[in-house]
Amino acid sequence: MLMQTVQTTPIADQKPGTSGLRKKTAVFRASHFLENYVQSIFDGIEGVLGKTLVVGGDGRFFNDIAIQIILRMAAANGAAKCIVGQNGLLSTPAASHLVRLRQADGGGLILSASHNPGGPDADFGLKYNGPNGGPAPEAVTNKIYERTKVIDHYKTCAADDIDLAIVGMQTLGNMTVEIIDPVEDYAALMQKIVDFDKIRALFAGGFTMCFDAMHAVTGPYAHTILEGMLGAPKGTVINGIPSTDFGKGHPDPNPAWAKVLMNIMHSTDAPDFGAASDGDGDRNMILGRGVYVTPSDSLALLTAHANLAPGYQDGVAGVARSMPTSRAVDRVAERLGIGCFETPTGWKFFGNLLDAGKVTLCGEESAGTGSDHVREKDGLWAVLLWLNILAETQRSVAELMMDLWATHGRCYYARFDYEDVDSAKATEVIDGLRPKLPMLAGARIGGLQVQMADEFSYVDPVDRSRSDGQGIRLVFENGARAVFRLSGTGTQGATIRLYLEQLETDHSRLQEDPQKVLANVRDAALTLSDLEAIIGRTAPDVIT
Ligand code: G16
Repeated sequence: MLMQTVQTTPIADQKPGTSGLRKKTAVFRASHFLENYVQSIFDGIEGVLGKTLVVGGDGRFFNDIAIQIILRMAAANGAAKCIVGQNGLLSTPAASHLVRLRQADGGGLILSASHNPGGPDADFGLKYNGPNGGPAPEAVTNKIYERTKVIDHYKTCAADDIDLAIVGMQTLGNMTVEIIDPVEDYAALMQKIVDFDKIRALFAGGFTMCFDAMHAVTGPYAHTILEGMLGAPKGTVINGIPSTDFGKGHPDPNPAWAKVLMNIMHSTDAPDFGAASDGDGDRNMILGRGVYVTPSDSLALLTAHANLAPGYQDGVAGVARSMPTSRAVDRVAERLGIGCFETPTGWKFFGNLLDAGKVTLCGEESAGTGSDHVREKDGLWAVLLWLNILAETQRSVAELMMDLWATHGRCYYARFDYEDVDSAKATEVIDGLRPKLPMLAGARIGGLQVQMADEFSYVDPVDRSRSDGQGIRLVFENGARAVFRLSGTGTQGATIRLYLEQLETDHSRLQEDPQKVLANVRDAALTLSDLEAIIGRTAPDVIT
């Protein structure tokens, strides 16, 4: 095998965001771009000599080609072994599990731009997960970024492509490539956590479900687990064959992008339960017949009932949520007498809390829910835990939600996204808010009195690392809250997110229209920030 050292020069803007490096596919395909980033990862983690790596992705356009490039570079950099999902497929949670199960000391390379569309004109991404199976912490991503700025060569080798379709061992120079069934180990893990017998009995009793895999990576997982192992009727899984452009769709499981499923669940013959997952299988959406469950409420519900599943029968040690996620789970945690942590947006911030055993469950408003079984959010796991709870309680999604709200109050919630905003204007919005914050406590905006206003900073309780500038919080005295934050995952312009929340404890007002309930806090947030005037818009692009 011919080893090659290729001279290169740094490429601008290779800074990993909230979830690895995410760019237009054409950027990743440009000369040396992927190679520079992969070598920077290897250099940033002190090399891969003698190490084992897990490699796989969500099957989007360029997934297979990028994997061959990565394998050749891993071999040239002296890696001992790469474990690769068959046909290059691995969901993000399955990759996280494999890193842990196989003690892959080199960690994992996951090829995905998550819920962003795929194709030659759409998006691609690459994220590095460490040997604990979780997204690399900032200390590591900073090292990778620093390497991208000075890189002058990368190592690769001339070798034939590995056949990604054949399960078994192959060699690439001195490196072993093990192609594995992407579903098997993950399915075995799920069997340990949730009660498959109970769920099988639920389906056998006529319970109906629609799972929308959105033409993405969870298709094979859902077919095997839901229709195969759990006996759900064929046809329960829709859009279950992964395609390189996700059927030309936007594999983002929320009411705006999973319209097909929303319509099914609001039709007269809707099934009992609906769910969807995203491009790489880490996000989830939960629906009952005519009911949409917000991700924040889903986290609260799962926390309240997790002990019904075998994996959590001894209870939950604690919970964590990202700051913009609604405070519904805080109220459940308080009743259960367990710790509740508020972290910046980004799954990596849960890693230390999970590793230290301080939290068992965690979640984010962006449709991510997970637990200590892996170090990523896990879409299908959330769906299976819901099924376990539905089977044990024999209650509908709507009844479970009403019980939750009646006991803890309801945190009405919405997220407004202003997309593809001129970056300078987006920064102007946030910069304009900052100086106002110290004067706001006690002030009235519209009809609402501000209790507290700040820019969120986080000190990790385990390693004391500090993260500043994590979003602007306005907390009002009537249980309302507004949060402003710039997205870290977009690939075009800037996305401003405005998160709105309103607590309601009056039992007669638990089933109102969320947008009406949130109107006051929305108006207050827009008035204070002057957001829409600054960016020249009159409405958000997406409301979820
Ligand atoms: C990624 C992270 C999530 C985070 C989300 C935020 O999600 O993994 O932990 O909540 O980004 O996105 P934004 O910065 O756009 O608000 P994913 O599913 O894209 O990997």
